[in-house]
Amino acid sequence: MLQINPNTKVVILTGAGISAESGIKTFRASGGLWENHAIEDVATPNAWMRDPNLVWNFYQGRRKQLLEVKPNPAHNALVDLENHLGNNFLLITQNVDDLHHRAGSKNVIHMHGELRLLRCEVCMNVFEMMDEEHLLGNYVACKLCENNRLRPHIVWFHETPLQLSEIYQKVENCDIFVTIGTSGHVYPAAGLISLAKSCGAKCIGVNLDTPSNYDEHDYFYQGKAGEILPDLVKKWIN
Ligand code: BV8
Repeated sequence: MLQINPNTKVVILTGAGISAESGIKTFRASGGLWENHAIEDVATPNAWMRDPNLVWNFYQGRRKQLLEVKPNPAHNALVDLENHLGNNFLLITQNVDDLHHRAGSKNVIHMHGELRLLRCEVCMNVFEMMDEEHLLGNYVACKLCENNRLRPHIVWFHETPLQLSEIYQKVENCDIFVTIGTSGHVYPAAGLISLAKSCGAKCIGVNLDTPSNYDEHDYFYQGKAGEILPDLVKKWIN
């Protein structure tokens, strides 16, 4: 059994599977369709140029779902681990939901953006949204630069993920790299485990199915994150 003391540098990468037990559908489970839309129709810059209302409503629907879900024991277990490790803990998530934040995780990088945030394409300022008026509106104008339409602060396919240089630096210098609830399909997120391994980290996986990058893991726990993580974290920190 791996021991994690407060000086161990741990980096976590989560995917849609960690939010599954909270009731948020994963991407794989919906047969590659997102709420019955093909990726190209709702999660690319072209989709936004071609049909901004379709894209806007797709994200509004997912934002509204945030009001009906809450963090599950897997999210909470990561907060316990962070409390044990302090600054030696970093949580990188591919998820755009706010469940890590609501569970109490602090040191979090949302590498694919966040549903609760909007960005102006002209002045690039980022704005919080989540109140009723925002959720009902179908056009939110930038208050800082002549009413340009704000876009979801989401990294779409063909766009560059956020804070990559910080992510690479932390992954290159961690002792333990843990993937949780991710199928390992989408790059560069799915390539982080190879980077960690090449830099000497021990790699652990927790997933319902075997992910595409299964062979990169030194330890793998198959099953539901909400059932596995609480005990695993308890063993690690005691
Ligand atoms: C980039 C935000 C350049 C959107 C997301 C051809 C053309 C163009 C691009 C490409 C191409 N080929 C490859 C690419 C690159 C592309 C890519 O990887 N495509 C894939 C489809 C092949 N990537 C990009 O375009 C990225 N940008 O490459 O820019 C670049 C590269 C390097 C450096 C600089 C620049 C941008 C990708 C980001 C796209 N945005 N999200 C939104 O949410 O609306 S991606 C989105 O899909 C998620 O964020 C996540 O990353 C991915 C889904 O993956 P998972 O989270 O793993 O979810 P999934 O459903 O797949 O799996 C869930 C797992 O959980 C399953 O394995 C299941 O078994 C498990 N599970 C289920 N329940 C549980 C569970 N596990 C535990 N417990 C449970 N209860």
